Amino acid sequence: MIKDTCGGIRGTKARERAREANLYALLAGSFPADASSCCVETGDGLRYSWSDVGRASAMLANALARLGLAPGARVAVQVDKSPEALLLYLATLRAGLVYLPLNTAYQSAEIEYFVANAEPELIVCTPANEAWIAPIARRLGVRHVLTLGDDRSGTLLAGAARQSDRFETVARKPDDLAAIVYTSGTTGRSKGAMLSHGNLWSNALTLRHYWRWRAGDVLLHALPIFHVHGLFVAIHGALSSGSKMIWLAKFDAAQVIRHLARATVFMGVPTMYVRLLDDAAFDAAACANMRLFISGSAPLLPDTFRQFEARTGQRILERYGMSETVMLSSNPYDGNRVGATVGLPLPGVRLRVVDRDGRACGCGQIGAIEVRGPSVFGGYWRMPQKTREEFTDDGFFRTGDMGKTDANGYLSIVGRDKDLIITGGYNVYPKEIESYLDELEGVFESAVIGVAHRDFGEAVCAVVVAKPGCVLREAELIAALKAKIAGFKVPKRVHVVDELPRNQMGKVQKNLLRERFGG
Ligand code: MLC
Ligand code: AMP
Repeated sequence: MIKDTCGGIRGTKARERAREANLYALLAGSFPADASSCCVETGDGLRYSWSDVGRASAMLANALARLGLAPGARVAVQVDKSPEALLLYLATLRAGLVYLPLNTAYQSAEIEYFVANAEPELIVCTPANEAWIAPIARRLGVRHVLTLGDDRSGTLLAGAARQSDRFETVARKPDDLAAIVYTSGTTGRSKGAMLSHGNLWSNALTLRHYWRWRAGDVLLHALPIFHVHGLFVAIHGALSSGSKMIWLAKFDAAQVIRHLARATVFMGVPTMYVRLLDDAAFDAAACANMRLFISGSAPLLPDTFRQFEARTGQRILERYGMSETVMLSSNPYDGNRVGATVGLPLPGVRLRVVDRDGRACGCGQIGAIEVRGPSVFGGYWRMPQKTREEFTDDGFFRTGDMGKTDANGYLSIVGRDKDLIITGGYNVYPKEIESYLDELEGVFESAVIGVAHRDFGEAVCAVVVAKPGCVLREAELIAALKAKIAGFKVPKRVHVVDELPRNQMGKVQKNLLRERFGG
């Protein structure tokens, strides 16, 4: 809670202003006057009005408040996508708690790490996962575990059903923490990016204006809601403009095509666009009502950009961002959208490309991308040293991406300084997978690389060496990893070799492995 040191009217005004800094209150300020109109419609036709969203998020916020969680306490959430999962996110904001979304694919080893690192006071998981998550929670001292199923089952809603549908949104300052989003780390240890109410609201406002969100828009929402793309960029865009969402539990090309006729905005990762183009039913007629297709989270291939325009007559708007910064640059809404670029820095964002000595690169010269702006996060959760390393002395965040700008200021991402694979929009750090592989019986050492993949853009691929006298089989290694870690991180192929190529310094030459196994 905000400490109120002045009394009387001044105190009331100060409280009002502070309350308005709560992201939920700011979003709710844009909800339409007609609260009975539809805010969320599911793929199978369930409708939630804006009034339903206000009342149900109040009931959930009351349920959270009754647990006695102090403002700032972390609420870790690993649940399937449903309207109630969205309501839980909003309720967490309203209650002044910190939302910590977790990929539904994460298995016990991954969950254990996040819970130990973030020390949430509450975990909300699916009823199906409670049997293995509750013991982890108990062991790590988490006070509460509640469940939420995508069919409105579970203890969370049962508890909320008894609560009042009025809740006074807890006052928050712009710098107060709203969410922690874990991103993979080069060392294999994930880092929690701390995002404040102010970070998220400033980005929502910028994008509302830049992408011309307006009342009457309909967002077709098919992204997962545990990453910034689906959770913040998409949801805040719709809520901050009073626009309805068609809410699909997951991406399915045929379903998306069916719903496009009633939508105006769609956001996706490149894999989704590749899959839409693979479907003959995806054509200009299917997109006739659409005003904006947005792509991000991974590079959109020029070929996909071109094919999309040829098929639909519309140009995908590509933008660039990351968990630590939310959105940084975007192709223009009205101006020229240039394929293979991520457009211009968003208003308020200072973006520079620098060489190894920190000097500004000239037009067309490749360098490291550094950024500064109101949406850039405050630091990594409980990693002050890592935070310091990632910021320059003059306050710019080192994105780890390499890029160049053209004569018109358009930015292209040409690679990464960090050893990272982006597969279907999910990030995988080779080091993490190598450490799991090296723990498997019979594995002497391993190297994980990204190889081109038609559907996922890049796919995880592993090269392993057996211990003397041991025989390694690809299928067995894949099965062993699947039992431990999220499916999207599991290598699509594992090649067994006699030895890994190394340079004179003893470093594995991954470029040679990519040449050999990339085709
Ligand atoms: C699923 N699988 C993947 C995968 N997704 N493998 C590699 N890469 C992926 N992205 C595997 C599963 O483990 C499973 O393996 C098989 O594919 C089928 O699983 P599925 O659940 O049916 O997959 P599907 O629904 O087809 O999912 C594909 C997808 C999904 C592209 C729709 O990955 C997705 O929604 N991606 C979006 C990611 C996203 O939102 N990123 C934003 C990050 S924020 P098996 O072997 O068990 O069959 C960010 C910042 C920014 O980056 O700028 O936005
Ligand atoms: P994450 O850590 O999941 O937030 O992923 C952020 C990373 O995704 C960025 O650092 C980029 O490497 C990548 N990324 C996001 N958008 C784009 C894009 N449009 N083109 C290329 N890479 C992108």
